[in-house]
Amino acid sequence: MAKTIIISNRLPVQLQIGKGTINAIPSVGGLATGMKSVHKGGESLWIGWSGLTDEDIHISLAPKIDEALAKHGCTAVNLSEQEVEGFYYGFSNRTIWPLFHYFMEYAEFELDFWETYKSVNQKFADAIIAQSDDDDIIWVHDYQLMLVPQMVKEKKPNASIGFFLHIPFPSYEIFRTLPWREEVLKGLLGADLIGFHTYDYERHFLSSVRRLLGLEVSFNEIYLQNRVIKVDSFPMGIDYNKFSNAAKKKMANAQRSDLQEKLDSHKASAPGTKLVLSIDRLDYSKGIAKRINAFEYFLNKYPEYQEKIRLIILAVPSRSNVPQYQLLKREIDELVGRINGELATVNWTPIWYFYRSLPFDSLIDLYTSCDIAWLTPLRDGMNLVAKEYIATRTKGTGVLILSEMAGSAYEMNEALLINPNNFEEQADTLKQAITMPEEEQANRIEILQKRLSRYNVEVWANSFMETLIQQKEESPARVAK
Ligand code: ADQ
Repeated sequence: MAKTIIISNRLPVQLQIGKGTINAIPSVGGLATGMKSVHKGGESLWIGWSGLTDEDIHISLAPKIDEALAKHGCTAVNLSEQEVEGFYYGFSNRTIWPLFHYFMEYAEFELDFWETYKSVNQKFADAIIAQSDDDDIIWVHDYQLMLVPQMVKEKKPNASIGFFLHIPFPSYEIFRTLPWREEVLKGLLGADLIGFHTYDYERHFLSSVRRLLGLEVSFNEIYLQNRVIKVDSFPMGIDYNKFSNAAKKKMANAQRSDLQEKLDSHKASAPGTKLVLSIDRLDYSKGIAKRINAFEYFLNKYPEYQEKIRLIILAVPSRSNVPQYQLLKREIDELVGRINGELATVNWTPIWYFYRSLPFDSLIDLYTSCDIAWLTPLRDGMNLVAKEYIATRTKGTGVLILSEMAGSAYEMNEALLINPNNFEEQADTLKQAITMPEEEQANRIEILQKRLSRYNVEVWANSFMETLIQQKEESPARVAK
């Protein structure tokens, strides 16, 4: 029977190495949760990097690691420190990530990075080829593995290969600046189905295929020799019930956590006081520094809200050995320090800034306690935080201010959509959010909740898989055995 193979840069488990023991703990991240319905015990295999380099793993531990991973249906691709440097921190995060998020000035076109990216993609492809049968269904995830589909297709022409990109696909004018643009496109075209979060990313991709490779493209199909490749948008959802139920449980619990107490006491400090929340990985694409500047602009434009509003910034450490991320961290530290220094009073600190990852429970405390979520990415493939905030608003109140540049904005028209570069508009929108009548909040939230609960992450994963299987059945290019 054909099985399903999932491939992503990181496995959906984290290894914990103790004295003589090794445990694989399931991750709670969006992808791991999202793929639950596809990655079921015994019927599927997940291939990825464990997060440990060859240098971290003593040779005697390797069999135990394999055993711990196998219990979760996982197989590791082992990488050396040098490979992680060039493939992950290099080409993936210093070339593709900035370029695909329209930060052209940050994109580094280093031949060494590219060579390592190619050889590591080959390693992933070889692991798939070794583990797969001719008729398997293979789902490759994200920008770290864009060459894998073609590498696998060459050796397993009958396998059904899907690829999903979790970040934006940029416009042709941006993409064409990449020195290895044709190779990347050809790598992706090894897939039978290529999925994006939005219709716009899909159109950008098709435009690059047509203009750079000169291939025949009709609506959402690409014709390559005797193959038909389907391209479509699949907006990723969240595990809606997990967030909604956690919030309901919180509401039903009379005992307040320390964090909740702290948030409550701020709200009790003056009537009408509001808490504004932002949660992101610390990444330049998320527009954190601009958001802080816009907040200062708001406090100066509407000084009557000073002492009556607090911005809570939760920034999760990310890619901290890439120079741009270190610079951004310093910029945010300084901005928060300056604004708090200039505007704080004995009773009030305008910005609370946390640079850490919080447990799920605290995340729910923040989502449920904050009156407004303010998410201002300059570019974001989707942005799941926006969806999570809505799912936790079980009382039906709360306002989401969301950047138009996030993929999720396409599905969340009832949020207050803003251009993150326009401070004037953001200041006015923040005021609109603060003064929005509860009835209007409830109307907007209700529509959003209905939509998000219907198009949850399981629906996303299943609809991608169904389209891939259908594509396989309809494809004219089955290679004779
Ligand atoms: P990310 O850039 O990581 O994902 P996002 O979609 O917002 O961005 O997902 C972040 C996830 O991390 C959320 O599920 C959130 O709950 C969690 N998280 C955030 N802060 C946390 C904290 N402090 N502690 C614990 N968990 C925290 C990439 C793309 C996005 C795309 C996703 C999925 O960049 O555009 O939406 O993949 O495709």
